[in-house]
Amino acid sequence: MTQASSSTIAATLVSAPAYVKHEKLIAWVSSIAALTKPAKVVWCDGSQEEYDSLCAQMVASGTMKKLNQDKRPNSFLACSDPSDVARVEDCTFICSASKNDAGPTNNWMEPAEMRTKLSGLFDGCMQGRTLYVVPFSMGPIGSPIAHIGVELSDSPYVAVNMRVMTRMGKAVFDVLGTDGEFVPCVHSVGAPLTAGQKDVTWPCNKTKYIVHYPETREIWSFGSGYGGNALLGKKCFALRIASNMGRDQGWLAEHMLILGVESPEGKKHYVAAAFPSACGKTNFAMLIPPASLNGWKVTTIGDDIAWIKPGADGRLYAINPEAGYFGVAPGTNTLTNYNCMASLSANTIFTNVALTDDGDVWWEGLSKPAPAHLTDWQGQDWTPEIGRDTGRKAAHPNARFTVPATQNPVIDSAWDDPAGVPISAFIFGGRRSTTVPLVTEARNWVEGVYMAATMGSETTAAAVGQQGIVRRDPFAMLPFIGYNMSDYFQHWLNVGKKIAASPAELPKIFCVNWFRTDAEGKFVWPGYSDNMRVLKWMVERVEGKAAGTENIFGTTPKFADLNWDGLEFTQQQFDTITSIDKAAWQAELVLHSELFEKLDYHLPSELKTTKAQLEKRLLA
Ligand code: SAT
Ligand code: MN
Repeated sequence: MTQASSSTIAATLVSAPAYVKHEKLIAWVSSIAALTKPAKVVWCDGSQEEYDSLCAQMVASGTMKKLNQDKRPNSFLACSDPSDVARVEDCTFICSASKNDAGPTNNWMEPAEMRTKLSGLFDGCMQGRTLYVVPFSMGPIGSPIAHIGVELSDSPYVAVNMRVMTRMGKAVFDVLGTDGEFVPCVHSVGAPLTAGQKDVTWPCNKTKYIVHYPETREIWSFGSGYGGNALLGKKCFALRIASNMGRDQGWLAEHMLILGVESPEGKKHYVAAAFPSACGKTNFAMLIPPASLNGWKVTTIGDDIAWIKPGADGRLYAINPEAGYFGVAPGTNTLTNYNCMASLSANTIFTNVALTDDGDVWWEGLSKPAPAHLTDWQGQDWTPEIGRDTGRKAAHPNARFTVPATQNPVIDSAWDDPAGVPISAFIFGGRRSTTVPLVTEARNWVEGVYMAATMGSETTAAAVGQQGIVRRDPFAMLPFIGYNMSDYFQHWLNVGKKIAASPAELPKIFCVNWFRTDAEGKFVWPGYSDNMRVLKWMVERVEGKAAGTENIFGTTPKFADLNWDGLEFTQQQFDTITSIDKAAWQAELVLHSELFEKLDYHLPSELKTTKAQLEKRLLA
């Protein structure tokens, strides 16, 4: 860490370490320091010593607790303000010059108006705090698929989480040199401190703004210290800004996990899969195939975001732009995700889980029965009786862990390969208790884009707002697309056309739903490990080996087309989760129509044609 003295900040350039040679960057840091008026500026070098000392500082200030060193070495628990627990979609803006460019699915404000508003909010907002300069690479440093950002934040919690989640530190400046491109990201918790004022353990502000300027590729975030609102490399850069870069430069920035799947014969494919937040992407990315599916292996490239660029051979190559996992803790245990639990055994930052009496962590679903006594995520006593009587959860439903990807026992050997991995198939999945069958293969690229575009999902705790309501979540990108959704559909169609015109084969597109329930509202599909059965069918379809039957919506397996070794699952159960109910689909298509009306501006005609064909087949 290198510190610049505070007294001269407002007037002149802040002093940067000698290894920072980028004048524009230093001038930008100086201008933000002049605006936000921090007590000091610290340039993060990304070292272990720096991480350790920031964590120690947060333990001293009460922001984090150090967990029992014998049980969970070098791990911490942070508990947020109860009002700052998830992404705030209502306060998230895409401020493109034209409103049509943000499109009907994004909040928009005229950029000049937003700039005026933000300069008011950011003026002096870091008083009494430290401004951390956090340089980071999204993707392997120097990879042709990677891009660089610099986050200025007044939150040490953000600085340490960014070190886990990105390639953060000094080496980034070597790539930037004197004039390299970077995405400027400004973040403040929005809680200035006056002289002598005692700080709270989780500073934040009732007023929140998460703002993106796509044309100038800037991010400004105010008022929240939580997850995607504050770790700006993640949703703000890697999805909202990067989707704009991808549109302009011919590549894809997607809300997708990437996994490797290897057959017993040693044939390997990489697939990328999009699911909305908190629908099991981390579990799917780390799944352990059932023992009965002898010899199949799954390895992880990434669990949340994929950057995908066409290679010289026409194929699509993907990297995980992140270096860590920011996953949902509740529900994670050794049965649902053994590899994740192994990853979390050390060097992990937990946020909003419960604390056990012996200094370890606990969350709903971790073990049964729950411990007899806990301190819940709000610092209150919690017992199973209190939980039962009050309905209060020990951990917040959107409680998270931040952990280095390298701790994943099944990390793919190519996860850090600057060239990326070739993608054989895309999977799109929503959380639907009804209507949508277990798995469907699109007959062609356009039909696949249609499936992804019209995907619906029940909302989860990952975003503030009502949970469990079905909303259209095209490509699982509804909260993350940084431009007009219809233009994004067109971009996907264009990417497909480009591959079709190359010697490369188009990746196949599948749509899955693990979440269908029975008459009692219970999940029918066991999910987790058993998702391997569906994954196996999909990669065998890619290889032209597995059978499938065409229906109204695409191609689906019959019961006999999936491997059932080691699982008792009846034809009748299979029918429950694969049946296509015509009435339900007619109602579903009304929702597709509503979506298309909303997205009418620039909606690709191919998608309207695909819908008309579906309607015709449904009526036949
Ligand atoms: O956006 S977060 O990173 O806070 C979590 C999510 O929605 O996936
Ligand atoms: Mn996500």
